[in-house]
Amino acid sequence: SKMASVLTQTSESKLDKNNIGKLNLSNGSADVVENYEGQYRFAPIQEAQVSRAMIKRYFEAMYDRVVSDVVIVGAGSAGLTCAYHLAATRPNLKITIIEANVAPGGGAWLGGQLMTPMVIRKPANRFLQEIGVPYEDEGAYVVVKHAALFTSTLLSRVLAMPNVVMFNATAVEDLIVKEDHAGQQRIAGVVTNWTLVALNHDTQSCMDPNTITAPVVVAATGHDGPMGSFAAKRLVSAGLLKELGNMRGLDMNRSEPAIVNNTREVAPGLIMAGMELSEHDGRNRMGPTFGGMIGSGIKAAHEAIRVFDS
Ligand code: AHZ
Repeated sequence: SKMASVLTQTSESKLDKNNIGKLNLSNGSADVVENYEGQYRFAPIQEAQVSRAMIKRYFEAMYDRVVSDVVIVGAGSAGLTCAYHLAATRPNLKITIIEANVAPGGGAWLGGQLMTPMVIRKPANRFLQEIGVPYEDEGAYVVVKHAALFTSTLLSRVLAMPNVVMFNATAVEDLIVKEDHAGQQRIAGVVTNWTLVALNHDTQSCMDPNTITAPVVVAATGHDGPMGSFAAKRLVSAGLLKELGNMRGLDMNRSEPAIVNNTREVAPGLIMAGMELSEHDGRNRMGPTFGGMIGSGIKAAHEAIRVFDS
């Protein structure tokens, strides 16, 4: 048939050069049949189109976001909340999220100790109302039935924002540090590599990274871990911070307000949010309550706007 002959060819002539997402088939959508009784027929496609659909968009986004307005490092609960609030408040900012893991979300897929319900202290429940996450009201706190409901909703709201681009499976492995005319060190972007490359620096010869410049970087990489607390640790090794404060023991009532109220520009051009701040400042951890991460993310968005506008 005509369709079969087209499908076996992968010549450039059959691909629409101006719009790689479209196939040059006159009978294209006419052949689509949605019938689950054995007649389901997909619109035809060529393998080359699939590759080009991804490559074109990925590298165009990368090309564009080399110059970003705000880079958010880490897509855990703090980083994602920051991204949402920032993107919603300032739709003209180019916000780029870099997440080392394949799966964004950080520690917020579970409530605590492999258990699924997620506890959020008031008044951070207002953010749940804003993004449309239902919860049970327990008075001083609320409970979302599954942490993944919070994280997947937040993630979908963030990724639907036209001004947000997220590169996951990509690690920030250094900061760009510039000296301004007064001789002050200023964070001016991030140094990135695909995480699988970054994890192989010890086994392969030099694999140089890439850069993303931005006047504002928000670090939200969590407490110490294989890659966590990246910016706080790098500030120390780069001589921009004397020493790490190190995360202190658990105290929910001390920890959450301390993290939110101290979310700030810790070095010129670098805002720190979430549990990374506990390592930087030496603050208590809160364990499995997430209101502090939400509050810190929103505060970081306010700080990002202040620094960007200054
Ligand atoms: O993969 C990390 C995670 O998704 C990512 N990340 C870490 N290093 C990175 C790097 N480049 C890019 N170098 C990197 N991404 O950052 C994300 C951090 O998410 P998280 O959930 O670990 O941190 P958070 O501060 O958003 O939330 C903390 C949640 C915690 S921990 C805790 C306790 O231990 O007491 N309590 C709460 C509520």
